[in-house]
Amino acid sequence: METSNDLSAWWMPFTANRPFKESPRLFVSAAGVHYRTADGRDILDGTAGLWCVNAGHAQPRIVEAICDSARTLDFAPTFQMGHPSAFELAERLVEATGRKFSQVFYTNSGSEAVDTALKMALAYHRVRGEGTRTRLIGRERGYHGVGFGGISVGGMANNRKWFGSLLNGVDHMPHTHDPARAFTRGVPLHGAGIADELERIVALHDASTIAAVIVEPVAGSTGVLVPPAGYLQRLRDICTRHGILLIFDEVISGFGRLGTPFAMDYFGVEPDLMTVAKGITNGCVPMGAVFVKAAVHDAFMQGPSGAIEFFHGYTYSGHPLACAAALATLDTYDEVGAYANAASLAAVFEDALHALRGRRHVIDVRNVGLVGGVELAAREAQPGARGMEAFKRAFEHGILVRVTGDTLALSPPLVIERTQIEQLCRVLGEVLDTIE
Ligand code: PXG
Ligand code: PLP
Repeated sequence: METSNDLSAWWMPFTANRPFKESPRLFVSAAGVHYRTADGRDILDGTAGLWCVNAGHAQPRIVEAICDSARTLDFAPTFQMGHPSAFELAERLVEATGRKFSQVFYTNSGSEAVDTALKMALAYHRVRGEGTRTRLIGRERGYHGVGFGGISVGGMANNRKWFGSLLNGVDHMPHTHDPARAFTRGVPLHGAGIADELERIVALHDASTIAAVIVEPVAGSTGVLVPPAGYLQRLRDICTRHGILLIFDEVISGFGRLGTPFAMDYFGVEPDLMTVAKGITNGCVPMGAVFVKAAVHDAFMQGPSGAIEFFHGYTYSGHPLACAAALATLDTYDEVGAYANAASLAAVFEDALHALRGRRHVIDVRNVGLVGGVELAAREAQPGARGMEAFKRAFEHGILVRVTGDTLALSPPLVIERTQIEQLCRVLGEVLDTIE
């Protein structure tokens, strides 16, 4: 298909490039909870960018911090060198978890954070003399980014099937979604028993072969699947019993999305490793991180003191601009009361979303904190087509939602106001009436 010359050179990610370039959707600026399009329209940001701009756009403190850092220290190597803001940020981040973790390892994205955590888990067992623990367990419908590690433990078929045989020795637990629970408000009360499938997988492979289990506390990319009450605790218990590391991938759920600092706080379950990205810098500079429990970190610190303890890192691990942005982001979250706002608006959000029950095409609504999924019935033999049309129509009507298959996902900036939440859901309902 012909595409216009000036748009053709960029091969866009996770995009149907040909139709996009026929009819592009372009943002040129953003402030607060709105984007401005190239043709001068304001779009209400129902997705915090791509689940990352938790404090809203163009927060002055963050903008200033990035500019200052670029002027003062544009880049500093972090292999056998350091710079103060990377240490200061690590301390602040550890503090933000209530010291449940003791160290932070920096990456530049969620995908890199996931691959880093998986490598840490493998190496952790090996340094402790349990090198037979090489298996990694993920979950159906899981999304852990697009590195080879992440797609191997991930469970979204389209993200895997094109790319060969992937990592060896990976197995998957079943996902937690049950259509019989459609329109559950918040956390489903029943269904925790599905966690016992992990026990079956452990029995099959033997615990001595398993390094780690990785899950998103709330599955985001696959269409917002909220875990049943007690499910995560059961995973925790099974992992503890068998010496398996539990990794929570909090790339979406971290930094206030559920109204608590992290999903682990919301559910009251502590993993051994936790991956984050996105909201760590309010989306302003690419950054990810892995939080590590002291026991895991300390296991690495046993060899000769001149030896590198973990053969891993990225050129841009702890980049000064990202550290500056993250420090200013933590300050901003405090200053504007972002997490508290999310917590206090969660019920409003739930009501507004569930008011879509009974609207055309809607077969399920799921929500927790300030994240929601509205699932539409798929068109016969055209999965995803109705969802995509709804997404495009919503954009024409001035709201940005995210589409995954036939589920529309909403994850507005945590600083959104009640009336804006109501507007988002009202317009979405009107849009659904206009599509076949
Ligand atoms: N883990 C989880 C749980 C994620 O949600 C990643 C890892 C990877 O992060 P990076 O920074 O490498 O993209 C993610 C990212 C969507 C969507 O709307 C979700 C993500 C990214 C882009 C789009 O479904 N999640
Ligand atoms: N490829 C080559 C040839 C490199 O030299 C490097 C880093 O030095 C990489 C890939 C990895 O890049 P990054 O550290 O930005 O992930």
